Amino acid sequence: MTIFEELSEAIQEGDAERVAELVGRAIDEGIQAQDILDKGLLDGMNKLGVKFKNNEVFVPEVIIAARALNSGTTLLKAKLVEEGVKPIGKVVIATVAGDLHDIGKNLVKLMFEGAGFAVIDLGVDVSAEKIVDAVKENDPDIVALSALLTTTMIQQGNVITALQEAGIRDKVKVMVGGAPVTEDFANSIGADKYTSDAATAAEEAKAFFAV
Ligand code: B1M
Repeated sequence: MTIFEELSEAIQEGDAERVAELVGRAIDEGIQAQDILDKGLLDGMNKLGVKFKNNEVFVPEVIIAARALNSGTTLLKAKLVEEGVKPIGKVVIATVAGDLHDIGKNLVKLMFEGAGFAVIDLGVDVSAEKIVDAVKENDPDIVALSALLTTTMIQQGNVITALQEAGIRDKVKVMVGGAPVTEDFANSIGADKYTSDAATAAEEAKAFFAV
C-alpha cells in the first residue's frame, strides 16, 4: 500500500493519530504538500463522502474523519503556504435567520473543506444583511445557505433579494439546502443550485469551477 493509500484509509477510519504520523512521514520523505493533500487526505474525505451519501456511514463517522483531516491539514499548512497552494474557491456559509440548526450546515462545511475550498462560517441565525456584509468583505465565489425549518427556508430567498438589492447577486453562486428545501423551492427563489446532501453540495460546488 502506498503512503497515499494509507493516508486515505486513515482518514476514512477517522484515525487522527495515524494521519498525523503519516503526514509527518510524507513530509520527511520530501513529498509535495499538494500531493499529500490531494492524493491522501482529500481522497480519503471524498471516499467517505460517497459512503455518507450511500448511507454506508453516518454523521459521527464524518465528524471523526473531519477531525482526522484537521490533524493532517494543520501539519501541512506551513508547507502548503510555502509551496503557494491556493484553495480552489471561497465559500461563505450560514444557517439562515431564525434557525439554530447547524449539524447539517457543519457537515456541508466539512465537505467543502474536504474538497479544497476555503470556508468562512458565519454560524447560525444569520441575517440577510450580515450575509451581504460578509460577501462584500470576503468576496467569496459561493454563498451556501442552510435552513431546517419550514418557517425559515423563506429566508434563503430573502438573502438572494438582499444580494440583488446590494448589486452583488451576479458575483456569487448561491447554493441552498436543508431538510425542508426542495429543487422547486430553490428554483422559485432564484438559487443557482439545490442539493439534498453535504457530499453532493461539495461535488456541485467543484463543478462550478469545472475541477
Ligand atoms: Co429541530 N426541528 N427544532 N432541533 N430538529 C427539526 C428540523 C424538525 C423536523 C423536528 C420535527 O418536528 N420532526 C422540526 C422542523 C419542523 C418543520 O419546520 N417542518 C424541528 C423543530 C420544530 C424545532 C424547534 C422549533 C423545536 C421547538 O423549540 N419547539 C426548534 C427550533 C429552534 C430554531 O432553530 N429556532 C428546534 C431545535 C432543535 C435543537 C436545538 C434541539 C436541535 C438542533 C441542534 C443543532 O443543530 N446544533 C434540533 C435537532 C437536532 C433537530 C432534528 C432532530 C435533527 C436535525 C439534524 O441535525 N439532522 C430534526 C429532525 C430530523 O431532521 N429528523 C429537527 C441531521 C443533519 C445531518 O441533517 O440538517 O437535514 P440536516 O442536513 C442534511 C441535509 O438537509 C443537507 O445535508 C445534510 C446531510 O448531508 N443540508 C444541505 C443541510 N444544509 C444544506 C445546505 C446545502 C446543501 C445540503 O447547500 C448549501
